Amino acid sequence: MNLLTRQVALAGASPLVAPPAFAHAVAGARVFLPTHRITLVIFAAAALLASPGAVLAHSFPRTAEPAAGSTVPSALTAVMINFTEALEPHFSGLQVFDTQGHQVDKKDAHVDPHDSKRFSVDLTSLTAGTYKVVWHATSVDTHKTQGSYTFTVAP
Ligand SMILES: [Cu+2]
Repeated sequence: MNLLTRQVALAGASPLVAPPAFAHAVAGARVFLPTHRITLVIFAAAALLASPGAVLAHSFPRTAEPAAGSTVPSALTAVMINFTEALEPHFSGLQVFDTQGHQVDKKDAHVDPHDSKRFSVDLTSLTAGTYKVVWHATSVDTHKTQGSYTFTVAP
């Protein structure tokens, strides 16, 4: 039994045994909070990270139009992403850039008022080429995700 777990036991906390990596990180950190309290916070965080429910609650793209990596006609007027969880509109973003880094959307990214998982932005008229979609999402449970993908407009 190392110093950390012995302190936890003496403090009367639940007799969890800290993994050595956590124990060393806390012991080396010189934090002046009660050690058993820090350990419990770390276990709570680890439990959240390990929980499948916490992962599923994050909002990721389920489908997109145009789809990632696809080639589409130049008549494209919008980019739309269907997310796995409802989005917080004021803390989510969706932008489209050409290969020179110019923003080619109409800067009107909006969550569908009838489907809070549906996020879209209108496009200016696109010429042939490859475009990058950059998104960041805050789901209603306040978890943040972000990503990007490209699509190509055919000549
Ligand atoms: Cu989440």
